[in-house]
Amino acid sequence: MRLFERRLYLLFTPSLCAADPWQTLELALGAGVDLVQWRCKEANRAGFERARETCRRFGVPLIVNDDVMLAMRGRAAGAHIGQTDMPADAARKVLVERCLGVSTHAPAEIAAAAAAGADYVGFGPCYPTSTKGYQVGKTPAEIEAAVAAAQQANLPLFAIGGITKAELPQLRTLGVDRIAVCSTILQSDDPAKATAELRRWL
Ligand code: TZP
Ligand code: MG
Repeated sequence: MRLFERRLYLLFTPSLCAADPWQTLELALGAGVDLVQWRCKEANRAGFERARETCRRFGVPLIVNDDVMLAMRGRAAGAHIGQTDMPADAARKVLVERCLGVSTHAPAEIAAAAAAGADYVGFGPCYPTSTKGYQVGKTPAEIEAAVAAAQQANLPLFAIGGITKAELPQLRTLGVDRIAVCSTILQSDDPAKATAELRRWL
């Protein structure tokens, strides 16, 4: 499942929501989020299942961060792994036909993710973000090189890290057409408006 038609990826962490998480998720889905990641560091099976059912109602795939086995047991659409999680080729075997996403930080990691059978890559942090404690982002040249590497590998690339509507004009000129966000939507006092403002660019 290569997800080429997906453009706006929400990393859903209930504890990061400014308001009620479930209302926030519904508002974001209703306003144009078309891919969701369950990103919850503590075990919360009931929360995961509620997120899965909410996404299902909107016809949006739910991807599990880090936990490939939860993705399988919980019948999620797929799993997302970082460079220090389970190796991508091992995750590919476990997931069979389910979606595999990989976090990348450089063109060589994008090529390696493709070789391991990834369906999409995240690339970042494009801008500094306190959500994951990154103080430095990528240069425009680094972002362009990542976009080129993903095109070469025929993989959708989601730019991530510190993205708000203010970064979209620059990202679009660098060739980015898919983004993943956390705080811009979850911390907004108007998640539907925040989502629509991002979606307008994608
Ligand atoms: N990986 C790279 S940056 C990041 C992750 C999970 C955090 C993205 O969150 P935000 O709030 O959109 O910067
Ligand atoms: Mg991870």
